[in-house]
Amino acid sequence: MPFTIESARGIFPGTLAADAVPATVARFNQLSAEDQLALIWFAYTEMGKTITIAAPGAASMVLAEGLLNQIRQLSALEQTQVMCDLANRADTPMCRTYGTFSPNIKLGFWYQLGQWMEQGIVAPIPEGYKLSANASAVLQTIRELDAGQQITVLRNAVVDMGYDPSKLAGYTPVAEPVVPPKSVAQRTQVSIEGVDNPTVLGYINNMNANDFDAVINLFTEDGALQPPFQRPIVGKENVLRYLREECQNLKLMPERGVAEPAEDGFTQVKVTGKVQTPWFGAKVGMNIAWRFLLDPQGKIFFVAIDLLASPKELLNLIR
Ligand code: ECH
Ligand code: GLY
Ligand code: GLY
Ligand code: GLY
Repeated sequence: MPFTIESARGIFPGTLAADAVPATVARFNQLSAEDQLALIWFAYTEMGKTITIAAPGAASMVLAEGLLNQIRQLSALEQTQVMCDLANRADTPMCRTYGTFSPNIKLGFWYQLGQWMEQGIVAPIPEGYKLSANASAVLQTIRELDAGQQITVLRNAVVDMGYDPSKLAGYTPVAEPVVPPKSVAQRTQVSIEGVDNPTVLGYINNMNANDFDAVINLFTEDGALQPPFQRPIVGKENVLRYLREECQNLKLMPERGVAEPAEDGFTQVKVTGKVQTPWFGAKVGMNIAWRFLLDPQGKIFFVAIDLLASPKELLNLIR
């Protein structure tokens, strides 16, 4: 039977993803808005003692500026209400605006609010705020995750806030401008122990160069990319939009892999290694697997990116 996206998702079934991340986010989402905000505040300030976060790019801050300035002008009580509305995904004009932001704009928005909370410009988490027992338990779970999993929980919590834009008819997404691809002189070439497949190497090297037009050329028309803990994004046009909006300035550092024939002349390739996000740079190396399924022409029919359960999984290349 020929491959479908659904069946492709099952290649290398022995890959152990960090299921603690969606499990923790689900528990987080059950908490009250007040608990959610305070919990993130505590988690973020504790993490900030060991890993520093990079300030968002100026371009993304310009896009969040309108909403930020509106909030800045509110009374402390109203500011707290807006933050609770965001956590509650309420249907308000501000929550709608937030809902149109790309993940990086949402993160930049909260980064700025966090600074203003520290400086007393925006209402802080009330002094002595006591988390509920459930919220304390979720915070404790987050403390015990590795750094890559911690920042993924934070990111997912922030991305889920605000009004769900899929409920808005024909909204205009707000995302950072696309940076030009790196010049030839600035490009790097990776090598992967056990894998010399040109499509896989081209994918990694072009991602690292922000050359998304070259990346998308490696996909089949109906090809798909599955980000960690998400449904596959299907079709060249959708994948390219995703790459431009969410994949700039990542650093992919594959280490090793296996390639082997699959059914119908397809090839399956699993690669493991680390990925850095521009938000944390070399401070946080996420343990990642790429599971590629290439068609007989060597085009990418499917690639899944998994956040791995533990560093031990970096060595798990069994099929
Ligand atoms: C404060 C209190 C009130 C509430 C809130 C607050 C602020 C919180 C802030 C949080 C900031 C969090 C950040 C998290 C960033 C996480 C980034 C991650 C990136 C992962 C990227 C990966 C990429 C993988 C991919 C690869 C591919 O090959 C294809 C594409 C792709 C404190 C005020 C809320 C400020 C900045 C986890 C894994 C490798 C799939 C993208
Ligand atoms: N076994 C990894 C996955 O299907 O997500
Ligand atoms: N400072 C990280 C970013 O804007 O993506
Ligand atoms: N998931 C892409 C990023 O935020 O870095």
